[in-house]
This record gives sequence, structure tokens and C-alpha cells, in this order.
Amino acid sequence: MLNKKKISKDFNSKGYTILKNYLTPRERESFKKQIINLYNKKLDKKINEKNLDKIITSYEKNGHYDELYKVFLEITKMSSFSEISKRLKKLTKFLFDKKSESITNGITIGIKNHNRTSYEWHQEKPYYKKISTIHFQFPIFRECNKSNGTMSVLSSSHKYGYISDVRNRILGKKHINSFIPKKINYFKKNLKEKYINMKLGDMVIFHENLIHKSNKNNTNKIRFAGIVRLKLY
Ligand SMILES: O=C(O)CCC(=O)C(=O)O
Ligand SMILES: [Fe+2]
Repeated sequence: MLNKKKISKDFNSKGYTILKNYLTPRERESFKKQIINLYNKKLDKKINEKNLDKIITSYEKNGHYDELYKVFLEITKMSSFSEISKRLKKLTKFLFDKKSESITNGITIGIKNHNRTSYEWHQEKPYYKKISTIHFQFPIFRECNKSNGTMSVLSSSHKYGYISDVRNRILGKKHINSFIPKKINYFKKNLKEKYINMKLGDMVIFHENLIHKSNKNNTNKIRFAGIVRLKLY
């Protein structure tokens, strides 16, 4: 049983909380299977769990961004996302007593020596200015830790509210752009950076105003993490 008081207190004070062992083995298996299937169908028929990292890394290295993006779009529509979103909506109701609706699914992919898909320090709010949102992330294929570039957060940064004074870092048309708070050095000095370490099955929930970023993957294996974003009513 989830301890509602403890979890919401943790979330309210830090702007994020990690639920241990939230995904069932069946849910985890279904994400893996569906992702492999899609890469197989859209990219390369020979892809399996063993060679997935090598093949995707070579696509990235060779600049085949459009092919990768096509698969990404298919991934966002997988039924495993609809299933987990249903459960996360119920969880949101239980923890925060709020109704919610699914708005975005995604995966974040961290590859050694490539920063096209990585984020600098940012809040989610500049991406969803007009609505109130809540965000979920969970590892797929393997755990997320400091050495494979798991995201880090500035603990309690959500208490500063929406920081609208940002600069938009754009590395390229097919790169991820980050809205970096101009006063990021001030926030870094005053708040603790925490690495979001998650074992398979764990799930982090984070506030729209929590400042967070991707880290460098120092391993040869890709970091895959699922993302679900809900709109709050
Ligand atoms: O895990 C990462 O690389 C960052 C992901 C992120 O910014 C997000 O999920 O909103
Ligand atoms: Fe983000």
C-alpha cells in the first residue's frame, strides 16, 4: 500500500518523489516488447534486446535523425503508455485529489558522446505555459543512475514558482531545445542537486516547476526512460 501522507509530503517539500517498485513486471515487459517491435518494424528488422544499443547508437552517430524520430513518434502511441497512464491518473487522484488527463508520452534516450537528445537545466512550465501539469519518468531496459546519465534535479526548486526569465538553448533543428533559467547559477548555488537513481520498476513523479536536466551517459549502453505527462484539473 502507498503511504499517501508520506508521499505527498515528500513531493511537496522537494518537488519530486520516487516510488519504489511501482511498475509491475508485466508492464515493464510490455514496454520492452513494444519498443523492440517498433524499432524492428520501422528501422531495422534485425533489432533485438541485445543489439538495440549498438544499432541505435550507430543511427545517431550517422545522423539518421528522421528515421529515429519516426520510431519515437510511434513509441509515444504504444498501448503500454495508455495502460500506465490510466494507473497514473488514478494515482494522481489518490495522492493529490486532482483529476487529470494524459497529454504527452515520450521516451528519453541518453547515448554516450551524443547530446542531441539531452536537456540543460529547465522547468517543464515554459513548455506548458497555459496549463497545470505533472510529470512521471521510469527506466526501461535497465536502471537509470549517475553513470548512465540519469536526470538530476535541484531539490525544492519548485518553490520558486515559474521562472519566466529564460534563454532558449537551441543546438539544431533536430535537437532538443532547453529553456534555461538565466539565473541558473544562483539556483545551483542555493539548492542541492540530486541524481534520480531508479531501479527497474521505480517511478519518479515531479512538479512542473522543478528544475531538472539530463546528465552525460558514460556507459556504452543507452539510457531509456519512459515519460508520461498529465494535465491537472
Ligand atoms: O531524463 C532526462 O534526460 C531529462 C528528461 C526531462 O527533462 C523530462 O522528463 O522532462
Ligand atoms: Fe524536462
